[in-house]
Amino acid sequence: LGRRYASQKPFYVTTPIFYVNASPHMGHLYSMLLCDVRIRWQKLNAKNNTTFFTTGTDEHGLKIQNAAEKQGVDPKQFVDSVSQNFHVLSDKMDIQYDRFIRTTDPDHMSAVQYVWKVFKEKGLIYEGSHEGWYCVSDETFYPEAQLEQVERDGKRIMISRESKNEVVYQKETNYFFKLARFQDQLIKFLEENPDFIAPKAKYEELLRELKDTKLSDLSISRPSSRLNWGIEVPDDPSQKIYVWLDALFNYVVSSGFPGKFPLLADGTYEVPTEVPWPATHVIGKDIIRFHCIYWPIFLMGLGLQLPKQVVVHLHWLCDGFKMSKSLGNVIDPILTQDLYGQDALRFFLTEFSNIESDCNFVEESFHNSRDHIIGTYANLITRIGGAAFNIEESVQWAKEGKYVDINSIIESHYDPAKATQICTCRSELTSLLDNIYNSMDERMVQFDYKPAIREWWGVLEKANLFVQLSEPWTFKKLIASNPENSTSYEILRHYSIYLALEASRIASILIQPVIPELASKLLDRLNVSESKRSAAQCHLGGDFTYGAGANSKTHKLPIQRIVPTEKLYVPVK
Ligand code: ME8
Repeated sequence: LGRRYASQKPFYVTTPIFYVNASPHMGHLYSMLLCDVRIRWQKLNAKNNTTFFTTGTDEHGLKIQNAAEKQGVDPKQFVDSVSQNFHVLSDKMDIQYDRFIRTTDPDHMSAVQYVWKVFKEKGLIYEGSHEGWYCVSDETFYPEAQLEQVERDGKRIMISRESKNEVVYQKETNYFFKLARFQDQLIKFLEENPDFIAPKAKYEELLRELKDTKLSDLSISRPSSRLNWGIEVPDDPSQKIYVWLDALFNYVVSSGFPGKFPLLADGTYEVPTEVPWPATHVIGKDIIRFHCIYWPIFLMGLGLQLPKQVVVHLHWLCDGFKMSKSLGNVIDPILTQDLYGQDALRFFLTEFSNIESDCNFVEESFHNSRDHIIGTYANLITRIGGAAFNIEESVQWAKEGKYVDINSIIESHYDPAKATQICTCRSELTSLLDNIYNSMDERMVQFDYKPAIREWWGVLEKANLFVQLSEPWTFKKLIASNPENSTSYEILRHYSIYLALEASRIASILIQPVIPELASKLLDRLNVSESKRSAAQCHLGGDFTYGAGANSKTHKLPIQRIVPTEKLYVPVK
């Protein structure tokens, strides 16, 4: 019985919640997209369990307080307006999240205060004083060894070696969390769960660091005199809760913590099967420490199950440079979408996504990727969907078994060399079509989209080659001049279209998670019914019901070539 229930656990994926001190950039979209594609891939297979997907905004902290002050507006008014930009981006890009959580949401704020009280009761919080180098941009203290002195705008300042952001020396009284006492428990957990962090290199790096360096306790509050814009420490209005403690808990608040997690007699929390937890967290490389050290330790302290996995992606560069406002090479995802549409941008970021190394946004590659979709994918469908052919009949003939002797028909009509070429291409294509779902699935479930898309292109390239070799457009004339062979010519003609149709149908189903808008238009074009667009139909002959009336539809491509007139960014000299 336990097993049966366990299989109903929702598959839960999260993006980081984004700081609202500035507008959304390509990196934010990338995190959202990695999750959206993964969730849609999961949904493609009806056998899979239910899914849950969250994103949102991280709205407290000094960084936000300073940004609001700079604009001379009230922080709440400021965060309301910037958070809205993230909604705009996710709507325009068709990101299908289940909850958009904001750290200013009332359920989030009260859950964070609840967590504080539990930590306090469990003796995990103590008062202390703290001095050290604080980085407002990164909302974290850095040890001296990780800093360097540089000259900026004529002033000598200290910066973090890693993020290059300025740090300032601070001395204050605040509360600490007993992080250090969990170090061995965390190491043990990581050793027992080698897949907890992906990719492997990041896992090994973190484990090595944990074994080599002693953890210090973590300062988890800031004086209200300095940080006003934050959640108040229960029973001590002179302090505000540290923004990372606040933010990380969004992941369980979205699942309904604490209300939906029964508290057990031993002080731990039960996670009912239907509750979406544990999650797979998708994060950028700069926030590993928070998600792979602080977060699991907070959960251990609380007595709540740890996350399932943390998937770390690397960063997008622009023409090989880090995107930065001062270099002027930041690409605005909203503007890019407005100019070229969601499909082109979604496809490009997924096709060139590489979670193991930094990805590079080059404007020319973006345009080439868009042209490739039009020329190789969309074009195949409009070509075989033309008035000269009859999709419905080609599909029906497959259902009636008219293609069973296709190899001998091919051999009797072409010269031996050509016949071998066509038969080989045919057998390669049919085997690709039967295996493509499984081989893409292996990669997709690991967020490894690039090789999956390469395999997907393999199907389309083979289908285009098959059409080119078998030349279905030549048969009409042949039939007129050779009436004695008309039946086998008809079969060949229909078969050639049928195989290309099957490739287009299966490829379109499989690419829905990446380019939902274009894929659904092309499936509509083939008249594939809404209920037959899932993994179950992803094999040759997986659907015999499509095609009716498809040839009479418009031949205009649902995606148009666009000659770029505007540059998306200023190239760095
Ligand atoms: O870190 N390419 O928020 P954030 C790819 N609020 N990803 C990038 C990127 C780039 N060029 N630049 C940034 C925060 N990112 C916290 C998270 S979660 C409890 C709190 C990624 O708005 C970055 O790595 O600064 C991070 O994963 C995400 O964008 C949000 O960054």
